[in-house]
Amino acid sequence: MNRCYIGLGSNLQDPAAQLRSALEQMKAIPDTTLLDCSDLYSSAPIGPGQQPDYVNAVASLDTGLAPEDLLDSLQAIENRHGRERTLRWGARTLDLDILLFGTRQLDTARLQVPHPRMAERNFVLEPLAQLAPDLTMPDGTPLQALLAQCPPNRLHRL
Ligand code: PH2
Ligand code: MG
Ligand code: MG
Repeated sequence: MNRCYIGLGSNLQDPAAQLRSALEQMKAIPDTTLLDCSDLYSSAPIGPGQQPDYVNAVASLDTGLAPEDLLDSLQAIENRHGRERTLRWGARTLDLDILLFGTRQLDTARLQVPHPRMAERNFVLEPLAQLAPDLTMPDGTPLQALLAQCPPNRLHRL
C-alpha cells in the first residue's frame, strides 16, 4: 500500500459540487481506501485569460494500485465530470492530480511525481498541510519549508 495525496481543482459548473462528486467516486477506486479530505479552498486562478476562481482541496488515500493505474482511475473520474483537455491551464470542470505517491519519485511520459509545480502553489500546499502538517517530501524537504517560501496567492477556506 502507498499513501498518496491527490489535488482536486475545479473552476466551472458548480466547482464545490464537482469536488464532492469526485470524492464520492474516488471511494470506488479498486484496491484503494479514501482516507481524508481537507477543507475546500477558494483560490485565484493561475493560467491564461480571464477565468473564474477555483475551488481546491487535497485528499489522502491508500492504494495498492501502480501509479499509472491510479492515474487511469483518476482520469476516468475527470472524464465522467466532462473534463475537456484543450488549453493548458485553461478552465476545467475537474482536475485530479497525483501530488505524492508514497515516497516515490516518478518521471514518465504520463506522470511526474511529486507534482512538479506543487511547491509554487499555495492552493496545493495549504490544504496538504491541513491533512499532513509534518509531511516530508521524497527528497527530504519538509512541507513546512515549502510553505514558508511559496509565493502568496489569494486563498481562503470556504
Ligand atoms: N490548476 C491549474 C492551473 N491553475 N489555479 C488555481 N487557482 N487552482 C488550480 O487548481 C489550478 C490553477 C492546472 O491544473
Ligand atoms: Mg493540475
Ligand atoms: Mg491535471
